[in-house]
Amino acid sequence: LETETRLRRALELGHLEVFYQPQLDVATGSIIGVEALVRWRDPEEGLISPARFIPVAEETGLINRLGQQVLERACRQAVAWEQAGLPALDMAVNLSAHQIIDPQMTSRVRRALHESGLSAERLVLEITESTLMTQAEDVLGTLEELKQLGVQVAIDDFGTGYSSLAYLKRFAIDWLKVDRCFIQDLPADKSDAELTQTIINLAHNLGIQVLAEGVETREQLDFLARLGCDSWQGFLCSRPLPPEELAEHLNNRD
Ligand code: G
Ligand code: G
Ligand code: MN
Ligand code: NA
Repeated sequence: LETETRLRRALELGHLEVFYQPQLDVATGSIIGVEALVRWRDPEEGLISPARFIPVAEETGLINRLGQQVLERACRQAVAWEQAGLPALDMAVNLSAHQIIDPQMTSRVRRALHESGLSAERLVLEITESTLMTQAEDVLGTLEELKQLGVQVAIDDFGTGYSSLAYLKRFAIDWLKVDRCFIQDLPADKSDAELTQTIINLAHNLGIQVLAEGVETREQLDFLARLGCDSWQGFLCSRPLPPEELAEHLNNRD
């Protein structure tokens, strides 16, 4: 079967799973949140990466249903962990361009919060820098509504697109997530180091916090701490984990 048909079935059969990757505070080392990352468990192929099926979901319009499933499940999971006695973590969910320009988006988010009981300020909605820049006028209205709801907004893959400073200020962004490609060669690569420092200074001047993605080594983390980076995620702490393993990981830390 072609991918679209199989993906449609996977959505109906509940074959999509959500994994969670920890996000940590640089200064304290504690886990402050997780990023929800969708996975497709195909009975024959096993786990399929979102890099393969998110583009198909976007082309076929299935992304709105897929995205809503991930959003609702992630909100419920955040509350379930808290009820199980784990710390109250922020929950970051990726939104594609199609979702953010959907006129229903704000009411969908409101419903996910209401049905799960998650408070709005613990939900972080991630949109990529390229979504922000190519759909700016359509995105602006929705972002304003979402900010009214009280959710946080993060710009994902930051540094790979071309945002203007004016936009960052105008959209009342909470977080910039520095793309892994700028982190992977730290601290040796001087231009990546300068760029990362510049992003951090710029963000802080605008009252925005910075998260470094794809941190894999202790050296990278120490360097980011010296640059004043606020938080990080990456294999140095953990790969994205299924919910039971994430809970285990949290329990084993203290
Ligand atoms: O988890 P992994 O590193 O394989 O993710 C690959 C890409 O898929 C990342 O760019 C990530 O942002 C994207 N992705 C993962 N989950 C979701 C999701 O629920 N919605 C959208 N739109 N993108 C996602
Ligand atoms: O684009 P986005 O940031 O949403 O994608 C996150 C992706 O990056 C996920 O597919 C995740 O598996 C991957 N990832 C997370 N941490 C690391 C890391 O430390 N190293 C590498 N190579 N990939 C990572
Ligand atoms: Mn992301
Ligand atoms: Na990213």
